[in-house]
Amino acid sequence: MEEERSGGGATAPTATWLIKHFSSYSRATRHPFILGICDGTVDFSSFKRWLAQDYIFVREFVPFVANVLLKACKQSDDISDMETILGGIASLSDEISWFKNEASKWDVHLANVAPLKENIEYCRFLQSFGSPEIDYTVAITAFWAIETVYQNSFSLCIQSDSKTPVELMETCQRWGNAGFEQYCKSLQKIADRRLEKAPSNIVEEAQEVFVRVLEHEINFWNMSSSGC
Ligand code: HMH
Repeated sequence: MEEERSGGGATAPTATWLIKHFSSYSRATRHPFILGICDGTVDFSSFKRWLAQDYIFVREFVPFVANVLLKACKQSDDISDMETILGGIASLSDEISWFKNEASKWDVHLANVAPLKENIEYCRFLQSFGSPEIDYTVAITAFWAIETVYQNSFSLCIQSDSKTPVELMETCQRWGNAGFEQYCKSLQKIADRRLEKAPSNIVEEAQEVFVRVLEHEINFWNMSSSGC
């Protein structure tokens, strides 16, 4: 893996973690659900389950990102952080409309969907960032990790050698496109800038949060793949 270099020449914290936790990161970004989309063997009922559950997740993601924004406004040393995060909130508005439209195409009735256990647990984790005790550095790290897992997962499905079913291409483009990749890189840059200045207890807390995001993402894919 290419190492991201930070200003001082040392390896950036997030790049170090991606190497250290590569096994979990791969399980989150190369999950059988994603590999099934890529090779065209995915079960459409699993896709529909993912779609409905992710709509619930994204609705909970909005207040999470709003909390990250609030922490940035209070704690950030760089005014451009707020603009990047605000851009993220703006795209979530479009994303909610996209989910509603996509669900109607697949005949999924979002109003009748109840969140499954793994989703409830992930949403509870997101809600915990509402606490003022959680530092901005830790919150922006979580935000970067959550977005990056989707970017890295879905970008695989839009590669020219993938056999992604045409019906799923729009979904994969949504998180796999180059613009979303750039946005994830800007979140990573913010996280690394903050982590490089942070005391060791905050860096440690951020690393734990990164690992927990990977676990929640793996559970979310497992939830989407299983059952009926
Ligand atoms: C579960 N993780 C999950 N859903 C999403 N939509 C994202 C990450 C990215 O926004």
